[in-house]
Amino acid sequence: MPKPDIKALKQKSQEIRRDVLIATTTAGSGHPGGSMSTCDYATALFFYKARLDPRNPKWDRRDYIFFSHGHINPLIYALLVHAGYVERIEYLTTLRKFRSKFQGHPSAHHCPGIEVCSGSLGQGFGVSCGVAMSMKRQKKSNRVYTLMGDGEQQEGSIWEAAMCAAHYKLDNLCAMVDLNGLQIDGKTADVLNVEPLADKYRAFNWNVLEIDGHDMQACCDALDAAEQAKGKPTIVIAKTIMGKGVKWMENDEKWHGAPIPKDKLASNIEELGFDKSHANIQEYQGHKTDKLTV
Ligand SMILES: Cc1ncc(C[n+]2csc(CCOP(=O)(O)OP(=O)(O)O)c2C)c(N)n1
Ligand SMILES: [Mg+2]
Repeated sequence: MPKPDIKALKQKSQEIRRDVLIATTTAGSGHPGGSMSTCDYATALFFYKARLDPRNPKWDRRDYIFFSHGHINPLIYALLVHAGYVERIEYLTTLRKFRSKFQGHPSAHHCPGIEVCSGSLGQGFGVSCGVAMSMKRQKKSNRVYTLMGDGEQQEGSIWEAAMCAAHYKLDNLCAMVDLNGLQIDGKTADVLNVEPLADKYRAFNWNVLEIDGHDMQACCDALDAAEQAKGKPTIVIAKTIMGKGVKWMENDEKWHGAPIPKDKLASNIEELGFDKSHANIQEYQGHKTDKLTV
């Protein structure tokens, strides 16, 4: 197995956080909080583990990546930008615009690299289990990855899918939960407690891995370990921090679905390790685009 370049992955993850902030603030709406908590292990998945071909998004030997918590689309699009599926300037200038590829919830009909429309929580996971079952029955080596939120675990359909994946021994499936402890209305523990989540998945006969979702080495190790598991699907429960990377945003559900104000962008981008000139959003807002064509 090749060794991950942890330093390069960490740098990539910060670039992706930077672009999430720029795009959502330019759009004036969107979901930065969960995008930033999910960012590190999603970066490990895209840039270390998954078998993908951005020039051929429908390549039949690709690994499938499903984002069941579709509201973190600023992250999904930024990953697609950095992987080379779509143009960065187009993402930064047209996120959430009418007729853009980059809709407020991801559309498989409009944006390359998106496997299924998602945003209605709980649905993407079921679809991904179906794809994993199909790959297994056809004896194909494609792996299936599903990213989910912790608040999303409150959906009943999650547990039907979890039961099904274990019953059919879908060891080609690796799900990952963003355990940031927060959701749109506050603490997950107060709204509707999903804990003990690891015990629940163990009881459903899953291979359970618990990691610090901001430890890049641990993220890569978990993805490697998931590949080795036989006879069971794997779930990686990643302990994370909503808004991770910008101190004043961290651990505050306010950022579940709101962009940071324009006057904070420059200092926050500096905090992520970039020159504040990246925050010149007038440049993006004034960018003439002929890309609103979908
Ligand atoms: C079926 C369904 N019910 C409700 C919602 C509204 N909703 C959008 S995001 C969200 C909270 C999700 O929490 P979590 O998965 O923890 O995401 P995070 O806030 O951490 O990004 C809710 C309730 C939805 N999108 N779909
Ligand atoms: Mg959450």
